[in-house]
Amino acid sequence: MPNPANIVILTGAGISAESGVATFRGPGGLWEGHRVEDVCTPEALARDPVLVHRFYDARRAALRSVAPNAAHLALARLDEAWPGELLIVTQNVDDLHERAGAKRVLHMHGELRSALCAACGARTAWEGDMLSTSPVRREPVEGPAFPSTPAGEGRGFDRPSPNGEGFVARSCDRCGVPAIRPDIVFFGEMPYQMERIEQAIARCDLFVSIGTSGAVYPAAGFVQTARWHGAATLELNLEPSLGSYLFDETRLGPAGELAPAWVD
Ligand code: BJW
Repeated sequence: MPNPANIVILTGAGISAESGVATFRGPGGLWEGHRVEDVCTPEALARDPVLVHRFYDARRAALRSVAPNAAHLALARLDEAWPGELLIVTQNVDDLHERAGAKRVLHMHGELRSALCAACGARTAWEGDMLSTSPVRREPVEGPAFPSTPAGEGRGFDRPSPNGEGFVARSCDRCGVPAIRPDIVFFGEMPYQMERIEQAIARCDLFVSIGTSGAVYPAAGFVQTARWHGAATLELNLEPSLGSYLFDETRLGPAGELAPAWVD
């Protein structure tokens, strides 16, 4: 392996588990009885925007009471010290990598602390609740619908919202259209910055996956791409993921122990 090697690190919900952020497919992975696959779709947002906004408002609020753990801190140290190319591709929508001090982070599934305008595609920082606490009952707005896009930026949701009795999306500061939604990549939508990710994987010498079940694509396929380009592959996870057999090496245990041991 060249020195310094180029490294891509894929992280998933498991890296934030020891910070108290629930994973999706383990115990406690349900939210009020809903599977993420049922809440996290453009169709769910169109059908029941209040439910989807409550889900993301609750998760955004919960961010305030969690802190980076030893795994986030270890990756931040590596990011700071590593002279070669390094990219932390996180599927997580929390900001724990950044709060640990990591700089080279890419959020492929969006961010809780960001809002997306489904009308004009503007992305803006967002701190509080997105669901208005005192929704104004308004007649459905006439005008263009914003069809859900199967892929691509400018993802949207259909208006008027069916469970939108009383629901009015917040207005976008840029275009003025009431079409603010969580800046989250829903199922069926294209993850962010795929080209940059693919380029980084094609150049990497080492691909490391930490705390992800390998259940969701395209992230689950990155290990195969990395192998195809000749990278060494390492998995750190509590239990074997669905794609464990694809890695050169799998180390099992909590990320808070395995990541510092790997980095230091
Ligand atoms: C620990 C630990 C500890 C616990 N230490 N480890 C059929 C086949 C193939 C693909 C598809 C298909 N049908 C549909 C698709 C595509 C679909 C998909 O993959 N569906 C699957 C359900 C099959 N994917 C999409 O739609 C994506 N877009 C897309 O494909 O666009 C088209 C396209 C793309 C590219 C090229 C060409 C076309 C979009 C996916 C969006 C995912 N969104 C979510 C929610 C948003 C974020 C949020 O709300 O928070 O992202 S779903 C959810 O799953 C979230 C996660 O990022 C993602 C992955 O979950 P993750 O991180 O792996 O968590 P868990 O809970 O599954 O696993 C945790 C792991 O940690 C476990 O293994 C534990 O053991 C471990 N662990 N504690 C270490 N202490």
